[in-house]
Amino acid sequence: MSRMTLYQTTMSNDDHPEDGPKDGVDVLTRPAEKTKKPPLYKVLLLNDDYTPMEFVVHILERFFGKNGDAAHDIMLTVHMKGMAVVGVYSHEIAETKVTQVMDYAHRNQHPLQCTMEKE
Ligand code: TYC
Repeated sequence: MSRMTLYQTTMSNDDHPEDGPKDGVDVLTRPAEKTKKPPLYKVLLLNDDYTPMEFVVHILERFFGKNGDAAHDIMLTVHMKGMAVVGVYSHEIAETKVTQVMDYAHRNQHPLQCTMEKE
């Protein structure tokens, strides 16, 4: 007669430990899968008094994949409210976006500020 194999994880509840091992049953235990989602980060664009509006629209198109209308709306939100979330990414991608925007603004001599924070 073939033996039965019971598969369980380390997280399984043993309802009847007092019964002892079952006859004719092999128990294989593996670690339960850990499915922790990686944290996400908001990339924020900050308002200032000097960066031209057209430059901010260009940044939003070039680095955040916004179309012209969306870029213009987001730029106006930043202008009026002081800041806006312009994208949500993994830590590495968010860091890259911030660096790209800060470098590009600096190279063009604009004081535009871009930062990130955990969601
Ligand atoms: N306030 C700027 C101006 O009046 C425009 C601006 C918008 C600057 C968004 C930065 O992130 C910004 N020229």
